[in-house]
Amino acid sequence: MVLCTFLTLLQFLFEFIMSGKNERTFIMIKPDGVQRGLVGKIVQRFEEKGFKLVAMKMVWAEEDLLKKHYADLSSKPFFPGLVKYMSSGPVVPMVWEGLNAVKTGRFMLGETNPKDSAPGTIRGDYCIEVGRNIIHGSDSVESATKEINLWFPDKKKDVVDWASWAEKWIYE
Ligand code: D4T
Repeated sequence: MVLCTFLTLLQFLFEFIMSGKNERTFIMIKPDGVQRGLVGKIVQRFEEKGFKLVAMKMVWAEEDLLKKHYADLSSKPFFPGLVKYMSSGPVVPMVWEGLNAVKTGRFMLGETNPKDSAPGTIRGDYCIEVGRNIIHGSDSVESATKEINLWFPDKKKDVVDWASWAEKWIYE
């Protein structure tokens, strides 16, 4: 009970510290997004929105890493197909920073199933089927932290803290 309250408090404190302009989200362009030449367009959307890119790489991910990334979905019938698809080519994992980056990032992506995604969202504009939905985005601050640690384990080297000159024109 005491431990539980302590952990809740810690999580609250952590989310408080990570909220605001420094909130980070993990966004990953999936193999179909890379193969279809959409990397530039997707990066452009996040840049134009005003978010700050703090980490980015191209990697052909091992199945083990993908199984860890999608561990919550391991019991789903589509899990084996998902891992196969995600390991079928290179992906582009990134970390974007800014106010409400997690929630806004999900809005920019659209719904998991592109058929339910509004035009103007990334999935609404660029894809058709749920199993080829071109992009991943963290669904909470907590999962963003986990995913960033998983894909960019050396935080000091892999994630770059830098000050953007545009910040004073983006935030009041
Ligand atoms: P990701 O994690 O890829 O950003 O997707 P979402 O957060 O929007 O949705 P998710 O975790 O429920 O699904 C992960 C991944 O599995 C694929 N998928 C999903 C699939 O192939 N068939 C399905 O029926 C569902 C629900 C698509 C996204």
